[in-house]
Amino acid sequence: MHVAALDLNVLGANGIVGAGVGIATGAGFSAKLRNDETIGIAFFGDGSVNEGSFHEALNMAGLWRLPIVYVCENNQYGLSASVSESSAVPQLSRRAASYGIPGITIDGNDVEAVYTAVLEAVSQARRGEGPTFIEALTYRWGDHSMRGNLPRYRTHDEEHTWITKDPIAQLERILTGRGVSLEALGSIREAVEQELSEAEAFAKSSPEPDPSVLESAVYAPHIAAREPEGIGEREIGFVQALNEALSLEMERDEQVVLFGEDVGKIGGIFGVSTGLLDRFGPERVRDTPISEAGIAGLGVGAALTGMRPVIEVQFFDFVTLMMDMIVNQAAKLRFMLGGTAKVPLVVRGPQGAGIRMAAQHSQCLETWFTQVPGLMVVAPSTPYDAKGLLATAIREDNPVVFLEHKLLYLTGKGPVPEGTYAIPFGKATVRRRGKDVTIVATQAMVPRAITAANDLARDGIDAEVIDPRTLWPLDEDAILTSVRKTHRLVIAHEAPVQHGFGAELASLVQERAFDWLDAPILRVGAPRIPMPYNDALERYVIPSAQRIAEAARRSCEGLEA
Ligand SMILES: Cc1ncc(C[n+]2csc(CCOP(=O)(O)OP(=O)(O)O)c2C)c(N)n1
Ligand SMILES: [Mg+2]
Repeated sequence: MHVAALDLNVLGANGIVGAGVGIATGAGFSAKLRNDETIGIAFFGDGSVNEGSFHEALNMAGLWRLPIVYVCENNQYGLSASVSESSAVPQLSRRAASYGIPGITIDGNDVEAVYTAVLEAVSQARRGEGPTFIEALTYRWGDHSMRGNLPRYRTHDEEHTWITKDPIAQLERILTGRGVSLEALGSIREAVEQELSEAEAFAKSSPEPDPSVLESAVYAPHIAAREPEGIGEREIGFVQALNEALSLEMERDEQVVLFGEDVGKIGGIFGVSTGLLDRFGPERVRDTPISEAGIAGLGVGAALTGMRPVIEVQFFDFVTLMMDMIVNQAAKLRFMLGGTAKVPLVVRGPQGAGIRMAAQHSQCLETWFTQVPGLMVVAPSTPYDAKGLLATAIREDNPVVFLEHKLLYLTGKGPVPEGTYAIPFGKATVRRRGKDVTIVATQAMVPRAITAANDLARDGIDAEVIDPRTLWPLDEDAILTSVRKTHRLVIAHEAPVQHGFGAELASLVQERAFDWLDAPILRVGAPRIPMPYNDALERYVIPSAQRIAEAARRSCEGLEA
């Protein structure tokens, strides 16, 4: 699975059936943007053609005439299921027609037929005439994997028939018919066998790796960022701040591309990319079909091949449809390839409740990502942070999940420098200094925590409000330092309390600052209820400033004023 050679543009085999089709399509997308001779070629099995990611990728490739060749090795079986048991259409190449892609079926055991078909498809892609789908009929002699304990699912007769069509033996017959000597063929065979046995011997004689290699393979070196000296007086909103970051980064680096649903013509449904299509053109700011898995595949493939894609998830709830690409691909590829690959992908979009978008458009999903090694997770709460952290996210060579809270899109303006700047990841901000209780709050809970703190001040309780800004990397020191000073901790986030981000913070503090605590750590979050549509019910579920203040008061019970 981990076989790749990035220096040769071999992007690797994939443990997830069908995923390579999406990634290769992203590579084709990069090639089209660069407008060079490179094309993408995807090799995959007959099993892949039933995965949604396959269809989404082919639709985009057909739509945008991407330079790519799809080679389906139809070896008649997935694991045990045959093609006739898996596909309503027996001839898999016919599926390409749905996407405006020419599809052909060839004898995959005939080396010359494969060569000719691929050559033509490659030239077509290079001429700008778009993708081709080649179905190469062949057979898998052995079992699916080395697991030898599976019951038999094929007849000996069937296996035997295909063994007589051995492509290598067939090619040897053709070559001898054309005058190539048996001796010459023998020496090719010998050279191949020697290469294989040398590789095997090399593998066997290589030392086992030391665990110290592990950690450095997870993340590419982080960029050095420094906050600006002064913020200045100009005030803008969250949406404009994000828009400026996108615009400035696209200006700064032409590898930065933005795509997603409705991001171009209308500038995204919350207006974050307003004006970018006009400024940077349809190649770099691209409206996509409604096709989350396809968008994410394109993003991973483009990021692996030199682009810096920013993809928009229209509502973060839809990220469920992108999960394979984010969690299994973007987060893992560098590690799986021995710490060599860079996946500079930003997956950004709105999450959270407060504008009556109900259960499937309002969730806060940060913990789905903070738990995944390989990802960085950013959650700004002010326009200043939104701009500077998005710039950092785009410049990072690692995949970043950039969570924008949609309520913050609509709330107040804040001071933001006009020029470009990047805020380092892993640096929390103290939003309000205090000595009696620490409130760690994220995103839309930050302004509520400040309101709560102002309310608490009237009762003589001096709360410190900390905004982590990035959830991974997490500024553990800032939180620990504050708790060691105040001896009390309340954590506020909008997602449900149980198994939420707060559980991680509570754990961190009890492990590293237990002796400083004078009260139990309290968490404020939503009850375990999906976000309701009704206004009053939505208000009931979203944690309020009042609930944060109540928790802080409870934490401070017995504290001498
Ligand atoms: C998404 C996903 N589902 C299931 C599996 C388990 N699995 C691994 S290979 C395989 C069969 C794949 O068949 P095919 O695509 O025809 O490839 P072949 O091995 O025949 O070349 C299965 C079911 C997987 N790795 N990924
Ligand atoms: Mg197969």
